[in-house]
Amino acid sequence: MSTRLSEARLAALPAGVGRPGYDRAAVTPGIVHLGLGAFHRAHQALMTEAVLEAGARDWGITAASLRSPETRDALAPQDGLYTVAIRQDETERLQVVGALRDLLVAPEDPAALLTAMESPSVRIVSLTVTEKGYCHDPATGALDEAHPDIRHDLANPAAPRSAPGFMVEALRRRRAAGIAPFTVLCCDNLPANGHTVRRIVTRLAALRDADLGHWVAGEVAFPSTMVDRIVPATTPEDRARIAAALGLEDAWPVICEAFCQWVVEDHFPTGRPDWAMAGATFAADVAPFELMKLRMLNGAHSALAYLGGLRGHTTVAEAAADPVVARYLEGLWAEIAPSVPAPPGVALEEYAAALLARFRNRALRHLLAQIAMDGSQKLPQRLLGPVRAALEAGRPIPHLALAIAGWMRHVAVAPDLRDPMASALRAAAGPGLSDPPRLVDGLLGVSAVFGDDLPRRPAFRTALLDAVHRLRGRDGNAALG
Ligand code: CS2
Repeated sequence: MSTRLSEARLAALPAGVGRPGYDRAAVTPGIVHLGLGAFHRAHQALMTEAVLEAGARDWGITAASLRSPETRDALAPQDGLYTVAIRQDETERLQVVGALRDLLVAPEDPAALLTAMESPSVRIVSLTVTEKGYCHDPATGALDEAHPDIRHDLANPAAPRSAPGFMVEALRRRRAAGIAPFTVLCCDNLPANGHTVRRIVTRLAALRDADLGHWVAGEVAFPSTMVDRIVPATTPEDRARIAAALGLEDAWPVICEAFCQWVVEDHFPTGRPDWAMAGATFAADVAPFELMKLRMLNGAHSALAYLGGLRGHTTVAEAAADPVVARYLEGLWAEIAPSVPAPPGVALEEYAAALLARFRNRALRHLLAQIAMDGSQKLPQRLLGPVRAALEAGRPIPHLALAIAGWMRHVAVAPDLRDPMASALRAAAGPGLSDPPRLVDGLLGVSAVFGDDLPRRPAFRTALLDAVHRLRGRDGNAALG
Protein backbone atom coordinates (compact mmCIF):
# COMPACT_ATOMS: atom_id res chain seq x y z
CA MET A 1 0.00 0.00 0.00
CA SER A 2 1.30 3.44 -0.83
CA THR A 3 1.86 6.25 1.67
CA ARG A 4 -1.15 8.14 2.98
CA LEU A 5 -1.98 11.73 2.09
CA SER A 6 -1.13 14.01 5.04
CA GLU A 7 -0.01 17.51 5.97
CA ALA A 8 3.62 16.37 5.97
CA ARG A 9 3.31 14.98 2.44
CA LEU A 10 1.72 18.01 0.78
CA ALA A 11 5.05 19.16 -0.67
CA ALA A 12 5.48 15.79 -2.37
CA LEU A 13 2.34 16.14 -4.49
CA PRO A 14 2.85 16.41 -8.26
CA ALA A 15 2.95 19.95 -9.64
CA GLY A 16 -0.48 19.95 -11.28
CA VAL A 17 -2.37 19.10 -8.05
CA GLY A 18 -3.84 22.05 -6.12
CA ARG A 19 -3.12 22.13 -2.36
CA PRO A 20 -3.43 24.49 0.61
CA GLY A 21 -0.90 27.29 0.30
CA TYR A 22 -1.85 28.84 3.67
CA ASP A 23 -0.80 27.94 7.20
CA ARG A 24 -3.47 25.48 8.33
CA ALA A 25 -2.28 25.62 11.93
CA ALA A 26 -3.17 29.32 12.10
CA VAL A 27 -6.82 28.73 11.11
CA THR A 28 -9.52 28.83 13.81
CA PRO A 29 -13.03 27.39 13.46
CA GLY A 30 -15.74 29.88 12.45
CA ILE A 31 -18.17 27.29 11.07
CA VAL A 32 -19.54 24.07 12.50
CA HIS A 33 -20.87 21.91 9.71
CA LEU A 34 -23.37 19.11 10.36
CA GLY A 35 -23.34 16.29 7.77
CA LEU A 36 -19.86 15.26 6.65
CA GLY A 37 -20.94 13.93 3.27
CA ALA A 38 -19.36 14.19 -0.17
CA PHE A 39 -21.60 17.10 -1.17
CA HIS A 40 -20.34 19.40 1.57
CA ARG A 41 -16.74 18.52 0.79
CA ALA A 42 -17.14 19.27 -2.94
CA HIS A 43 -19.20 22.44 -2.48
CA GLN A 44 -19.19 24.64 0.64
CA ALA A 45 -15.86 23.35 2.00
CA LEU A 46 -14.17 23.94 -1.35
CA MET A 47 -15.56 27.49 -1.54
CA THR A 48 -14.42 28.13 2.01
CA GLU A 49 -10.98 26.84 1.01
CA ALA A 50 -10.75 29.70 -1.53
CA VAL A 51 -11.49 32.18 1.27
CA LEU A 52 -8.77 30.68 3.47
CA GLU A 53 -6.40 30.69 0.52
CA ALA A 54 -7.07 34.43 0.13
CA GLY A 55 -5.92 35.09 3.69
CA ALA A 56 -8.91 34.71 6.05
CA ARG A 57 -7.93 32.81 9.21
CA ASP A 58 -11.14 32.72 11.23
CA TRP A 59 -13.34 30.58 8.95
CA GLY A 60 -12.02 27.07 9.43
CA ILE A 61 -14.62 24.31 9.54
CA THR A 62 -15.36 21.85 12.33
CA ALA A 63 -17.28 19.12 10.51
CA ALA A 64 -19.45 16.57 12.29
CA SER A 65 -21.12 13.43 11.14
CA LEU A 66 -24.46 12.80 12.86
CA ARG A 67 -24.40 9.11 12.01
CA SER A 68 -21.45 6.93 11.10
CA PRO A 69 -17.75 7.39 11.88
CA GLU A 70 -16.70 6.28 8.37
CA THR A 71 -15.64 9.63 6.91
CA ARG A 72 -13.89 10.75 10.11
CA ASP A 73 -12.06 7.41 10.22
CA ALA A 74 -10.94 7.93 6.62
CA LEU A 75 -9.90 11.58 6.98
CA ALA A 76 -8.43 11.76 10.50
CA PRO A 77 -5.22 9.87 9.57
CA GLN A 78 -4.87 12.36 6.68
CA ASP A 79 -5.03 15.42 8.99
CA GLY A 80 -8.51 16.18 7.57
CA LEU A 81 -7.11 16.56 4.04
CA TYR A 82 -8.95 15.08 1.07
CA THR A 83 -8.93 15.42 -2.71
CA VAL A 84 -11.67 16.93 -4.85
CA ALA A 85 -11.61 15.53 -8.41
CA ILE A 86 -13.40 17.89 -10.79
CA ARG A 87 -14.33 15.87 -13.85
CA GLN A 88 -15.75 16.69 -17.27
CA ASP A 89 -15.75 13.92 -19.85
CA GLU A 90 -12.05 13.08 -20.39
CA THR A 91 -10.57 15.84 -18.22
CA GLU A 92 -9.89 15.75 -14.50
CA ARG A 93 -8.47 18.40 -12.15
CA LEU A 94 -7.36 17.49 -8.64
CA GLN A 95 -7.28 19.73 -5.60
CA VAL A 96 -6.37 18.78 -2.05
CA VAL A 97 -8.50 20.73 0.43
CA GLY A 98 -7.48 21.80 3.95
CA ALA A 99 -10.60 23.65 5.18
CA LEU A 100 -11.76 20.87 7.55
CA ARG A 101 -9.88 21.56 10.77
CA ASP A 102 -11.66 19.22 13.19
CA LEU A 103 -13.72 16.11 12.61
CA LEU A 104 -16.37 14.94 15.06
CA VAL A 105 -18.79 12.01 15.21
CA ALA A 106 -21.89 13.12 17.10
CA PRO A 107 -23.13 9.75 18.43
CA GLU A 108 -19.68 9.00 19.91
CA ASP A 109 -19.57 12.24 21.87
CA PRO A 110 -22.59 14.55 21.58
CA ALA A 111 -21.15 16.81 24.30
CA ALA A 112 -18.06 17.56 22.17
CA LEU A 113 -20.22 18.69 19.28
CA LEU A 114 -22.33 20.89 21.56
CA THR A 115 -19.16 22.44 22.99
CA ALA A 116 -17.93 23.23 19.47
CA MET A 117 -21.32 24.79 18.57
CA GLU A 118 -21.26 26.89 21.73
CA SER A 119 -17.90 28.49 21.04
CA PRO A 120 -18.18 32.29 20.52
CA SER A 121 -15.77 32.04 17.56
CA VAL A 122 -18.34 29.90 15.71
CA ARG A 123 -20.72 32.20 13.88
CA ILE A 124 -22.29 29.82 11.37
CA VAL A 125 -23.74 26.33 11.71
CA SER A 126 -24.23 24.95 8.22
CA LEU A 127 -26.00 21.74 7.30
CA THR A 128 -26.08 19.03 4.65
CA VAL A 129 -27.98 16.29 6.47
CA THR A 130 -30.23 15.37 3.49
CA GLU A 131 -33.96 15.92 3.41
CA LYS A 132 -34.75 13.30 6.05
CA GLY A 133 -32.26 14.78 8.53
CA TYR A 134 -34.68 17.56 9.47
CA CYS A 135 -37.28 15.18 11.01
CA HIS A 136 -40.14 17.01 9.32
CA ASP A 137 -43.29 16.17 7.43
CA PRO A 138 -42.27 16.50 3.77
CA ALA A 139 -45.73 17.57 2.58
CA THR A 140 -46.21 20.42 5.07
CA GLY A 141 -42.64 21.25 6.12
CA ALA A 142 -43.62 21.12 9.82
CA LEU A 143 -41.56 19.36 12.52
CA ASP A 144 -42.66 15.74 12.91
CA GLU A 145 -43.22 15.76 16.66
CA ALA A 146 -43.72 11.99 16.71
CA HIS A 147 -40.34 11.33 15.03
CA PRO A 148 -38.33 8.95 17.26
CA ASP A 149 -35.23 11.20 17.20
CA ILE A 150 -37.29 14.26 18.17
CA ARG A 151 -38.92 12.37 21.04
CA HIS A 152 -35.49 11.21 22.09
CA ASP A 153 -34.09 14.76 21.97
CA LEU A 154 -36.97 16.17 24.01
CA ALA A 155 -36.35 13.53 26.65
CA ASN A 156 -32.52 13.87 26.54
CA PRO A 157 -31.80 17.47 25.53
CA ALA A 158 -28.14 17.38 26.60
CA ALA A 159 -27.35 14.36 24.39
CA PRO A 160 -29.33 14.94 21.19
CA ARG A 161 -29.39 12.75 18.08
CA SER A 162 -31.06 14.95 15.48
CA ALA A 163 -29.76 18.05 13.71
CA PRO A 164 -32.67 20.16 15.08
CA GLY A 165 -31.94 18.76 18.57
CA PHE A 166 -28.28 19.83 18.39
CA MET A 167 -29.17 23.28 17.11
CA VAL A 168 -31.79 23.95 19.79
CA GLU A 169 -29.58 22.80 22.66
CA ALA A 170 -26.56 24.76 21.40
CA LEU A 171 -28.67 27.89 20.87
CA ARG A 172 -30.14 27.52 24.37
CA ARG A 173 -26.66 27.33 25.88
CA ARG A 174 -25.42 30.33 23.93
CA ARG A 175 -28.40 32.36 25.04
CA ALA A 176 -27.84 31.35 28.68
CA ALA A 177 -24.16 32.34 28.38
CA GLY A 178 -24.94 35.66 26.70
CA ILE A 179 -23.25 34.63 23.41
CA ALA A 180 -24.84 35.85 20.17
CA PRO A 181 -26.60 33.05 18.28
CA PHE A 182 -24.96 31.45 15.24
CA THR A 183 -26.55 31.80 11.82
CA VAL A 184 -28.15 28.56 10.61
CA LEU A 185 -27.22 27.90 6.98
CA CYS A 186 -29.20 25.06 5.42
CA CYS A 187 -27.54 23.65 2.28
CA ASP A 188 -30.03 20.87 1.59
CA ASN A 189 -32.57 20.59 -1.23
CA LEU A 190 -35.59 21.53 0.88
CA PRO A 191 -38.17 23.96 -0.48
CA ALA A 192 -37.63 27.51 0.88
CA ASN A 193 -34.90 25.90 2.96
CA GLY A 194 -34.19 28.81 5.33
CA HIS A 195 -37.86 29.34 6.16
CA THR A 196 -38.51 25.62 6.49
CA VAL A 197 -35.60 25.03 8.87
CA ARG A 198 -36.54 28.12 10.86
CA ARG A 199 -40.03 26.70 11.40
CA ILE A 200 -38.63 23.31 12.44
CA VAL A 201 -36.02 24.66 14.86
CA THR A 202 -38.36 27.27 16.34
CA ARG A 203 -41.02 24.64 16.96
CA LEU A 204 -38.61 22.26 18.69
CA ALA A 205 -37.27 25.12 20.81
CA ALA A 206 -40.84 26.08 21.77
CA LEU A 207 -41.61 22.48 22.74
CA ARG A 208 -38.73 22.68 25.20
CA ASP A 209 -39.57 26.14 26.49
CA ALA A 210 -41.95 28.74 25.06
CA ASP A 211 -39.54 31.54 25.86
CA LEU A 212 -36.70 29.85 24.00
CA GLY A 213 -39.03 29.43 21.03
CA HIS A 214 -39.72 33.19 20.94
CA TRP A 215 -36.03 33.97 21.22
CA VAL A 216 -35.10 31.63 18.35
CA ALA A 217 -37.87 33.09 16.19
CA GLY A 218 -36.73 36.65 16.92
CA GLU A 219 -32.94 36.40 17.15
CA VAL A 220 -31.63 33.59 14.94
CA ALA A 221 -30.98 34.12 11.22
CA PHE A 222 -31.84 31.31 8.78
CA PRO A 223 -30.79 32.53 5.32
CA SER A 224 -32.12 30.50 2.39
CA THR A 225 -29.70 29.00 -0.13
CA MET A 226 -29.74 27.29 -3.49
CA VAL A 227 -26.90 24.78 -3.74
CA ASP A 228 -25.98 23.01 -6.94
CA ARG A 229 -23.19 20.65 -7.87
CA ILE A 230 -23.53 17.05 -9.02
CA VAL A 231 -21.47 14.86 -6.66
CA PRO A 232 -21.86 11.12 -7.27
CA ALA A 233 -20.69 8.59 -4.70
CA THR A 234 -16.94 7.85 -4.93
CA THR A 235 -16.12 4.43 -6.40
CA PRO A 236 -13.11 2.13 -5.74
CA GLU A 237 -11.92 2.95 -9.31
CA ASP A 238 -11.95 6.66 -8.43
CA ARG A 239 -9.82 5.95 -5.36
CA ALA A 240 -7.31 3.92 -7.37
CA ARG A 241 -7.06 6.48 -10.20
CA ILE A 242 -6.62 9.39 -7.77
CA ALA A 243 -4.00 7.52 -5.71
CA ALA A 244 -2.02 6.91 -8.90
CA ALA A 245 -2.23 10.59 -9.85
CA LEU A 246 -1.28 11.83 -6.36
CA GLY A 247 1.38 9.24 -5.71
CA LEU A 248 -0.29 9.01 -2.28
CA GLU A 249 -3.32 7.19 -0.98
CA ASP A 250 -6.45 9.24 -0.21
CA ALA A 251 -8.98 6.98 1.58
CA TRP A 252 -11.94 9.19 0.67
CA PRO A 253 -11.65 11.62 -2.23
CA VAL A 254 -14.79 13.23 -3.66
CA ILE A 255 -15.80 13.41 -7.31
CA CYS A 256 -17.79 16.22 -8.88
CA GLU A 257 -18.65 18.07 -12.07
CA ALA A 258 -17.08 21.43 -12.99
CA PHE A 259 -20.40 23.28 -12.64
CA CYS A 260 -20.92 24.79 -9.20
CA GLN A 261 -23.57 27.24 -8.07
CA TRP A 262 -24.41 28.70 -4.68
CA VAL A 263 -26.99 31.45 -4.31
CA VAL A 264 -27.23 32.67 -0.72
CA GLU A 265 -29.59 35.09 0.98
CA ASP A 266 -27.30 37.69 2.51
CA HIS A 267 -28.46 37.64 6.11
CA PHE A 268 -25.59 36.87 8.49
CA PRO A 269 -25.86 39.16 11.53
CA THR A 270 -22.52 37.97 13.00
CA GLY A 271 -20.59 37.89 9.74
CA ARG A 272 -19.72 35.40 7.03
CA PRO A 273 -16.81 34.39 4.80
CA ASP A 274 -16.50 36.28 1.53
CA TRP A 275 -17.71 33.31 -0.51
CA ALA A 276 -18.37 35.61 -3.47
CA MET A 277 -14.66 35.38 -4.30
CA ALA A 278 -15.21 31.65 -4.83
CA GLY A 279 -18.17 32.20 -7.15
CA ALA A 280 -21.12 32.32 -4.72
CA THR A 281 -23.88 34.83 -5.47
CA PHE A 282 -25.48 36.80 -2.65
CA ALA A 283 -29.07 37.73 -3.39
CA ALA A 284 -31.92 39.41 -1.58
CA ASP A 285 -34.35 36.75 -2.79
CA VAL A 286 -33.20 33.19 -3.36
CA ALA A 287 -36.68 31.71 -3.90
CA PRO A 288 -36.75 31.82 -7.74
CA PHE A 289 -33.29 30.18 -8.00
CA GLU A 290 -34.30 27.51 -5.53
CA LEU A 291 -37.60 26.72 -7.25
CA MET A 292 -35.91 26.50 -10.62
CA LYS A 293 -33.19 24.16 -9.39
CA LEU A 294 -35.43 21.90 -7.28
CA ARG A 295 -38.02 21.50 -10.00
CA MET A 296 -35.97 21.49 -13.21
CA LEU A 297 -32.78 19.73 -12.06
CA ASN A 298 -33.84 17.62 -9.10
CA GLY A 299 -37.28 16.92 -10.59
CA ALA A 300 -35.64 15.57 -13.76
CA HIS A 301 -33.12 13.60 -11.67
CA SER A 302 -35.92 11.87 -9.77
CA ALA A 303 -37.81 11.14 -13.00
CA LEU A 304 -34.65 9.54 -14.44
CA ALA A 305 -34.10 7.60 -11.22
CA TYR A 306 -37.51 5.91 -11.49
CA LEU A 307 -37.78 5.59 -15.27
CA GLY A 308 -34.21 5.21 -16.60
CA GLY A 309 -33.95 1.59 -15.48
CA LEU A 310 -36.85 0.67 -17.76
CA ARG A 311 -34.53 1.30 -20.72
CA GLY A 312 -31.70 -0.64 -19.11
CA HIS A 313 -29.71 2.33 -17.81
CA THR A 314 -27.93 2.44 -14.48
CA THR A 315 -26.41 5.95 -14.53
CA VAL A 316 -27.65 9.45 -15.30
CA ALA A 317 -25.12 9.85 -18.13
CA GLU A 318 -26.29 6.67 -19.87
CA ALA A 319 -29.94 7.62 -19.51
CA ALA A 320 -29.45 11.22 -20.70
CA ALA A 321 -27.49 10.06 -23.77
CA ASP A 322 -30.48 7.94 -24.85
CA PRO A 323 -32.52 9.96 -27.39
CA VAL A 324 -35.79 8.43 -26.16
CA VAL A 325 -35.05 9.55 -22.61
CA ALA A 326 -33.87 12.97 -23.80
CA ARG A 327 -37.18 13.46 -25.61
CA TYR A 328 -39.03 12.48 -22.44
CA LEU A 329 -36.98 15.05 -20.45
CA GLU A 330 -37.87 17.74 -22.96
CA GLY A 331 -41.56 16.96 -22.41
CA LEU A 332 -41.09 16.89 -18.64
CA TRP A 333 -39.33 20.26 -18.59
CA ALA A 334 -42.06 21.76 -20.74
CA GLU A 335 -44.60 20.71 -18.09
CA ILE A 336 -42.47 21.97 -15.19
CA ALA A 337 -41.31 25.31 -16.67
CA PRO A 338 -44.64 27.18 -16.38
CA SER A 339 -44.48 26.59 -12.59
CA VAL A 340 -41.04 28.25 -12.37
CA PRO A 341 -40.72 32.05 -12.44
CA ALA A 342 -37.40 32.54 -14.24
CA PRO A 343 -34.83 34.20 -11.95
CA PRO A 344 -33.40 37.51 -13.18
CA GLY A 345 -31.17 37.00 -16.21
CA VAL A 346 -32.03 33.31 -16.73
CA ALA A 347 -33.84 31.81 -19.73
CA LEU A 348 -35.43 28.51 -18.71
CA GLU A 349 -34.88 26.90 -22.11
CA GLU A 350 -31.17 27.57 -21.89
CA TYR A 351 -31.15 26.33 -18.31
CA ALA A 352 -32.79 23.07 -19.44
CA ALA A 353 -30.33 22.65 -22.32
CA ALA A 354 -27.42 23.17 -19.90
CA LEU A 355 -28.92 20.57 -17.54
CA LEU A 356 -29.05 17.98 -20.31
CA ALA A 357 -25.38 18.67 -21.11
CA ARG A 358 -24.46 18.33 -17.40
CA PHE A 359 -26.39 15.07 -17.13
CA ARG A 360 -24.45 13.74 -20.16
CA ASN A 361 -21.04 14.29 -18.53
CA ARG A 362 -19.34 10.97 -19.37
CA ALA A 363 -16.89 11.22 -16.49
CA LEU A 364 -19.56 10.91 -13.80
CA ARG A 365 -20.91 7.55 -12.75
CA HIS A 366 -23.97 8.94 -11.00
CA LEU A 367 -26.08 5.92 -10.14
CA LEU A 368 -29.82 6.23 -10.69
CA ALA A 369 -30.21 4.06 -7.57
CA GLN A 370 -28.45 6.75 -5.49
CA ILE A 371 -30.99 9.38 -6.58
CA ALA A 372 -33.94 6.98 -6.13
CA MET A 373 -33.32 6.88 -2.38
CA ASP A 374 -35.68 8.70 -0.01
CA GLY A 375 -38.35 9.45 -2.62
CA SER A 376 -40.95 10.25 0.04
CA GLN A 377 -38.76 13.17 1.16
CA LYS A 378 -38.00 14.42 -2.36
CA LEU A 379 -41.18 14.12 -4.41
CA PRO A 380 -43.18 16.98 -2.83
CA GLN A 381 -40.75 19.79 -3.72
CA ARG A 382 -39.44 18.26 -6.95
CA LEU A 383 -42.50 16.94 -8.76
CA LEU A 384 -45.66 17.62 -6.77
CA GLY A 385 -45.24 21.40 -6.67
CA PRO A 386 -45.26 21.52 -10.50
CA VAL A 387 -48.19 19.07 -10.52
CA ARG A 388 -50.24 21.38 -8.29
CA ALA A 389 -49.47 24.38 -10.48
CA ALA A 390 -50.40 22.51 -13.69
CA LEU A 391 -53.65 21.15 -12.24
CA GLU A 392 -54.57 24.62 -11.05
CA ALA A 393 -54.06 25.96 -14.58
CA GLY A 394 -55.80 22.98 -16.21
CA ARG A 395 -52.64 21.87 -18.07
CA PRO A 396 -52.15 18.15 -18.87
CA ILE A 397 -49.31 16.39 -17.02
CA PRO A 398 -48.51 13.09 -18.80
CA HIS A 399 -44.74 13.38 -18.24
CA LEU A 400 -45.00 14.41 -14.58
CA ALA A 401 -47.53 11.64 -13.98
CA LEU A 402 -45.20 9.09 -15.58
CA ALA A 403 -42.38 10.09 -13.23
CA ILE A 404 -44.64 9.76 -10.17
CA ALA A 405 -46.02 6.45 -11.46
CA GLY A 406 -42.38 5.37 -11.88
CA TRP A 407 -41.87 6.11 -8.19
CA MET A 408 -45.03 4.14 -7.32
CA ARG A 409 -43.70 1.22 -9.33
CA HIS A 410 -40.33 1.55 -7.58
CA VAL A 411 -42.04 1.48 -4.17
CA ALA A 412 -43.89 -1.67 -5.18
CA VAL A 413 -41.05 -3.62 -6.83
CA ALA A 414 -37.68 -2.41 -5.41
CA PRO A 415 -36.05 -5.37 -3.66
CA ASP A 416 -34.52 -3.02 -1.07
CA LEU A 417 -36.57 0.16 -0.70
CA ARG A 418 -34.31 2.82 0.83
CA ASP A 419 -36.67 5.38 2.31
CA PRO A 420 -37.36 6.45 5.91
CA MET A 421 -41.04 5.68 5.24
CA ALA A 422 -40.32 2.32 3.56
CA SER A 423 -42.66 0.15 5.61
CA ALA A 424 -45.61 2.57 5.44
CA LEU A 425 -45.09 2.97 1.67
CA ARG A 426 -44.88 -0.77 1.07
CA ALA A 427 -48.08 -1.33 3.03
CA ALA A 428 -49.84 1.46 1.10
CA ALA A 429 -48.73 -0.02 -2.25
CA GLY A 430 -50.66 -3.25 -1.56
CA PRO A 431 -50.19 -5.93 -4.22
CA GLY A 432 -48.45 -3.39 -6.48
CA LEU A 433 -48.63 -3.36 -10.26
CA SER A 434 -51.13 -6.21 -10.46
CA ASP A 435 -53.83 -3.86 -9.14
CA PRO A 436 -53.21 -0.33 -10.50
CA PRO A 437 -56.20 1.41 -8.84
CA ARG A 438 -55.25 -0.08 -5.48
CA LEU A 439 -51.59 0.98 -5.99
CA VAL A 440 -52.47 4.54 -6.99
CA ASP A 441 -55.14 5.07 -4.33
CA GLY A 442 -53.06 3.42 -1.64
CA LEU A 443 -50.02 5.65 -2.23
CA LEU A 444 -52.07 8.79 -2.90
CA GLY A 445 -53.43 8.28 0.62
CA VAL A 446 -49.96 8.82 2.14
CA SER A 447 -50.55 12.40 3.26
CA ALA A 448 -46.93 13.04 4.28
CA VAL A 449 -46.16 12.87 0.55
CA PHE A 450 -49.34 13.95 -1.29
CA GLY A 451 -50.92 16.20 1.36
CA ASP A 452 -54.67 16.27 1.79
CA ASP A 453 -55.37 18.06 -1.49
CA LEU A 454 -53.88 15.88 -4.23
CA PRO A 455 -55.96 12.72 -3.50
CA ARG A 456 -59.01 14.91 -4.09
CA ARG A 457 -57.95 15.83 -7.64
CA PRO A 458 -59.67 13.44 -10.07
CA ALA A 459 -57.53 14.67 -13.00
CA PHE A 460 -54.39 13.72 -11.08
CA ARG A 461 -55.69 10.26 -10.20
CA THR A 462 -56.69 9.63 -13.82
CA ALA A 463 -53.28 10.74 -15.12
CA LEU A 464 -51.52 8.49 -12.60
CA LEU A 465 -53.70 5.47 -13.45
CA ASP A 466 -53.02 5.99 -17.11
CA ALA A 467 -49.28 6.24 -16.45
CA VAL A 468 -49.23 3.10 -14.28
CA HIS A 469 -51.02 1.24 -17.09
CA ARG A 470 -48.40 2.49 -19.54
CA LEU A 471 -45.62 1.25 -17.24
CA ARG A 472 -47.23 -2.20 -17.02
CA GLY A 473 -47.39 -2.59 -20.80
CA ARG A 474 -44.87 -5.19 -22.03
CA ASP A 475 -41.63 -4.31 -20.25
CA GLY A 476 -42.58 -0.75 -19.37
CA ASN A 477 -39.97 0.47 -21.83
CA ALA A 478 -42.60 1.53 -24.38
CA ALA A 479 -44.03 4.06 -21.90
CA LEU A 480 -41.14 6.42 -22.49
CA GLY A 481 -41.14 6.17 -26.25
C1 CS2 B 1 -29.82 14.39 -6.58
C2 CS2 B 1 -29.05 15.56 -5.98
O1 CS2 B 1 -29.48 12.54 -5.15
C3 CS2 B 1 -30.29 13.38 -5.53
O2 CS2 B 1 -31.44 13.41 -5.11
O3 CS2 B 1 -30.92 14.86 -7.30
O4 CS2 B 1 -28.12 15.14 -5.05
C4 CS2 B 1 -28.39 16.43 -7.07
O5 CS2 B 1 -27.34 15.73 -7.69
C5 CS2 B 1 -27.86 17.72 -6.50
O6 CS2 B 1 -28.89 18.40 -5.85
C6 CS2 B 1 -27.26 18.59 -7.61
O7 CS2 B 1 -27.01 19.86 -7.13
